[in-house]
Amino acid sequence: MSGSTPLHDAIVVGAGFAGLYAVRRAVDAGLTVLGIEAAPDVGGTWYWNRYPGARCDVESVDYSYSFDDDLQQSWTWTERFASQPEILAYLEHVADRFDIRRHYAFGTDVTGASFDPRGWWKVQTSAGAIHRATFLVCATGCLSEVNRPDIDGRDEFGGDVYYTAAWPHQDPDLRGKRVGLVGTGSSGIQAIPLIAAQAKSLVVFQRSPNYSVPMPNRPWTSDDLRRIREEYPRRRGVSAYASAGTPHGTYHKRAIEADLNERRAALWERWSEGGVLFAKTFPDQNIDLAANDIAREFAEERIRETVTDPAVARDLIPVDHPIGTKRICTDIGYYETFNRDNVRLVNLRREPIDAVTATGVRTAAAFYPCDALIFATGFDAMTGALTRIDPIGPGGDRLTGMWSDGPVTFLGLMVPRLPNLFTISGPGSPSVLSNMVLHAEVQVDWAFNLIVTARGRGAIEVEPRRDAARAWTDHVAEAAAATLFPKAQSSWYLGANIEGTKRVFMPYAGGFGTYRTHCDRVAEQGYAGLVFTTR
Ligand code: N01
Repeated sequence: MSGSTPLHDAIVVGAGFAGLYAVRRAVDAGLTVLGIEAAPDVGGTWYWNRYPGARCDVESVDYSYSFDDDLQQSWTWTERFASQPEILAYLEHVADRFDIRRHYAFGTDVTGASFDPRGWWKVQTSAGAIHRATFLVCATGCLSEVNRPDIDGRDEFGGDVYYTAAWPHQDPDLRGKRVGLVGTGSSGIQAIPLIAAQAKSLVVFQRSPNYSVPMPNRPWTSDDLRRIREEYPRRRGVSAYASAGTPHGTYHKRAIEADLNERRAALWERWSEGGVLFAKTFPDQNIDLAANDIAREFAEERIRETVTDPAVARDLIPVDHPIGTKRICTDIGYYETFNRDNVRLVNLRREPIDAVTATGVRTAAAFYPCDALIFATGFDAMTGALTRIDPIGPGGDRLTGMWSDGPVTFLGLMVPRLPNLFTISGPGSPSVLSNMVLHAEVQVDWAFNLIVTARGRGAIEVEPRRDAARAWTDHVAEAAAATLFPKAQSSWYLGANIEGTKRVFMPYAGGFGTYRTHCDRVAEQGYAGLVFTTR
C-alpha cells in the first residue's frame, strides 16, 4: 500500500484557522500538501459550534489573520465581537481568496497515523484510504473533540438531544418546548439567554458555576474601522509579543498597591470593556490570591445586584476557583436570564443527576420533565483530538502511551519519538490562553520554517530530543505553578472534565510573547534541542 499512494510533502489535518494557514504556508514554501478535514467544509471549531449566541470573546479585529496585509485591510468586521456566522464567512473568504479548498479532502476523518521507518507518515481515514506524507501537521484544534458525558440513561431520552459543539445547521425550533440544558461554561452561558427567550421553559443543570463578564458588543462604525485599519501595523506589532496576543495590557499598578478608589475605577473600566480582559485587570491578579480576591469580589457583587433571588445568586457564584483561573466567560444577558419566570437553576452539587429517563432528568431531589435536552458539556480539550488519532512512531511508541502521565512536548509543537509531527495548539503551548489566530500563525510559521530547514539539510527525519522535551514540559509546569491557575482543580485546562485523564495543567502560562521568544530563540540557535536524521 505504502508505495501506491502519492507521497506528499505534508498532510495537514483540520481546516480551521490553523489548518487553512498551514496549507497556505505549505503551498508558499513550494511543498505538495494534502489537507484532510472531517467537516464538509472549512471552519474548524467555527463550523461546528453554531449554537445560538456563539460569538468570539476576543475582538474581531484581533481575532483574525495578520499574515496578509491586503486581507487585513479589505475584510470588514461588522461588530466588535464577531458572531459565529461572520467568523465562518471570514474563513470561507480566506479559503476562496487563497484558493485553499482544492488541497483538501473534506468529509474525511483521520482515524490513525503511523510513521513508516522509511521516512513518511501513513495516515488512515474514515474513507478507508491511507495517505502518505513526509510531515504530518495536526491542526486539529484544542477544543474540537466533543465531550458527550456518560450520564446514566442518556440514550433512553425520548426527546431531541443537541450538543452545542455539534449544533445542527437547521436551528431546532424550541418554541413551546420544555428544555433542559446541562453545562454552564462559555458555550452554555452564551446559549442560555437565547434558548430561554424561545423555549416554554428552561431548566439549567449547573455542576460548576463560572464567572462571566458582560460582552458590550456593538457594531463597528466606519470611523472605528478607518482608525483600526490605519493602526493595524502598530496594533499587530504590540500583539505579536504581548502576553495574550492582543494589544491590551493590564492596569499600570498592582491591585494590592492601588487604593480603594483606584481599584474600583480600574475594575469598572475593565468590566465595561468586557470580554476576557477582566481576567487580567491587574498585573498581580493571576499570581496573588489577595489581588485576585479584589477582582473576584467585584464580579460577585455584579452577580448579586443582577439576580433578584438571593438564593439563585448564591448558586451562581463560583465556589471552587479564583476568578480567571478557569476560562472566564463572556455573556449577553446571562445573569438577567435567571430573573425570568420560565427559567430554573438546578445546582447539581446539591442534587446530582441520578439519571436521564425517557421523559426528563431525575436528580437526587426532583424530576424535571423535558422535551429537549441540550448538552453544553465542552470538550476533551487540548489532547483529545490528538490522542484520538494516536500517532505511532517508527519504534512503535504510541502518543497515548507516552502521554499517559500527562503530555510531554517540545514547545507544545513536537513530541519525541514521533518524528516529523507537529501538534499545532497542542498541550505545552499558550494556545487557549492567547489569541488563537496569531498563535496559529506563530506555530505554523515555525513548523514550516523547520520543514524547509530540514529539507535544506537533507534530513528525512526531525524530532525533539527527550531531554529537550522534558525541559520544556518542566518549564510549562513551573510557569503554571507561578500562577493561580492550578487552584482551579475542576478546570478543563487540567483535563479535569474528562474522567480518567491525568490532572496536568496543559497550556503554557508563561505568556504568548515569552513563548514566541522561546520559539524564535530555538530557530536562531539552529534548532537546538532537535535531532535531524539524514540517510
Ligand atoms: O465547555 P466547558 P464550553 N454533568 O468545559 C459541565 C471556548 N469557548 O464548551 O465545570 C454535568 O467550559 C461542566 O461542569 P464542570 C473557551 O475557551 C469560547 O462551554 O466540569 N455537567 C461545565 O459547566 C471555553 O472555556 C467561547 O463541573 C457537566 C460545562 O459542562 C471552551 O471553549 C465560547 C458534565 C462545560 O463547560 C469550552 O467551553 C464557547 C456532566 N457529566 C467556548 N460534564 C467564546 O469565545 C461537563 N459538564 C466566547
